[in-house]
Amino acid sequence: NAAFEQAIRQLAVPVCRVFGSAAQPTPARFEASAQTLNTKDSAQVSKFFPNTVKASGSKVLEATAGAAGAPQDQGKRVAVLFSGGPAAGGHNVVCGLKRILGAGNTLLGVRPGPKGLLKGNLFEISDRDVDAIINTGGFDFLGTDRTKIKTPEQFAQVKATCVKHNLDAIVVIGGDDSNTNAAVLAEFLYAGVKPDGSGVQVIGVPKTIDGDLQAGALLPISFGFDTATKIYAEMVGNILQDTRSSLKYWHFVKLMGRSASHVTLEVALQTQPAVALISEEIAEKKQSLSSIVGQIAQAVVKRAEQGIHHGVVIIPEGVVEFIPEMHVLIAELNDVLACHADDFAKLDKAERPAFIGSRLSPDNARLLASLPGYVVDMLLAERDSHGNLQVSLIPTEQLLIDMTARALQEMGAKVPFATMNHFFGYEGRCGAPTLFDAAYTFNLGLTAGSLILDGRTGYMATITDLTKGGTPKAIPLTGLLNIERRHGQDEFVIEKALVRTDSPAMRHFMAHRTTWAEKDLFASPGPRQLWGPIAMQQPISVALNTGADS
Ligand code: FBP
Repeated sequence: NAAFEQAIRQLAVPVCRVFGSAAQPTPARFEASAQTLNTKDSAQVSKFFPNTVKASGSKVLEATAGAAGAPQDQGKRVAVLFSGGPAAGGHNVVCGLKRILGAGNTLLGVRPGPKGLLKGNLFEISDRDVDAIINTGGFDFLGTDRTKIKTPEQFAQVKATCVKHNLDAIVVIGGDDSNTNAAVLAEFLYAGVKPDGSGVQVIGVPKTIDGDLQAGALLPISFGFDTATKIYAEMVGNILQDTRSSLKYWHFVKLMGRSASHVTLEVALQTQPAVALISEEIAEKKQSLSSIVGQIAQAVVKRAEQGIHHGVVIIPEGVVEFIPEMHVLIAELNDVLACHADDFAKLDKAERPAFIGSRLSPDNARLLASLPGYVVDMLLAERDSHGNLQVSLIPTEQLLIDMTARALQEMGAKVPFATMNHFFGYEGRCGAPTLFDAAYTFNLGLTAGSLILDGRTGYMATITDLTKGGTPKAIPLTGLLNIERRHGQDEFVIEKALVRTDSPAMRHFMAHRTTWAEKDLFASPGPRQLWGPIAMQQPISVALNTGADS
């Protein structure tokens, strides 16, 4: 809709005080704070990332106001790329970068994602481009992909791109895996890239609708989460309103969010459905698949006793990986699939379950054989290039419907159980950003650009206290790295932040969910607002967890 896009391009986006005026922001400078950032694997990290660890001293940086027109703010060539799944606000990061780099520097777009960096597919971004994409959703301006840069040939290709385009810096806009890429690149490109022996700076920007890239108060949420959860909450709210209108269906809705349940928890807080599964709680309580199904069946029976034959169950996309017996199965599958990759690839689809089953431990083989074909196929499907199971392809919502119907039968419960299944995922990633995400991302762009002009490398830009004026900071990427098992081997990765079951948001949810299950007390929050008094409202879970006003 051209009218809508024209209107959102005019949307006034607030900037953090340290940048001065919104129309002509001034690059900030950075100084080390007293706060250091480390993980359990810091000793190993220092060994493999000696340059960036030494340069940052693992210290968080804080922004201070800079002087307009400083001479060091000229002549840099900066490349920017999207990496991983799209998230609303990505275009505004590019716009913020372009604004802060100004006419004295060159901003180049990389198409598409890390793959584009390997191929050296770069073009200059103009002021006209920025005017066209400001406040619009999607990553379509540059495109994105999930290539992990790991082989010596790939590193050599990146170096060649840096030399060919005479780059001074690269900005990687991505999630946990993409910022791991950024940390690795920052170390690799630290020095000796250009003919004069200098290096190329690398700065990460925290993106993902999953909300699982967090660093406590330093990074309460990644961009894209607010827009995605408001879109899903609108849709779930509409369905809830329909259930009480038509009085006949149970809707099972799987919500995107690869691993953590932040999206589901936020949508539950906004809409108050009959049942919301939280994967982290399931793992903590060591709940089996059959006990989860039993819990849903009980809710169906309880509501039926009051004459309510409808309801909504929301399910986090990644729940299968958190159910203890499934977790053990998937871990063994990952190793077996990595170990027999060549033989497995040569087999017919129909032969694959038996081939893998015969190489699993007896318990896991039995569990795999007990699952419906449509789930087995997806458990055996190819992992992404970061070694992740593609959970968005597993029809968990259908599995739970089938198992709940069977459980009700086995319980002898004579209750109506007409069902519908949904998956809300891709529709939440590319909508026009909420004002919260639009402001967050524009300021992240200003922060990333300022870090480059201040000569920094190996940091992730972040903004704290966004709804109170905003404080830009920089997190040393190496301070987030842990060792995890991927593709059957140990690798450095940024750990996904999971829902903490003792967090204020989770405690609020737990205190209310029984009432939501037994009575029809849903909420329908309606469409996200870009103008007006609630436009800047942050996610309920983030507000509860940070103790801020929403
Ligand atoms: P990122 O972590 O890269 O932002 O991706 C998020 C996500 O949307 C997940 O929620 C989902 O599991 C996955 O991407 C889907 O991936 P794909 O776009 O490759 O199907």
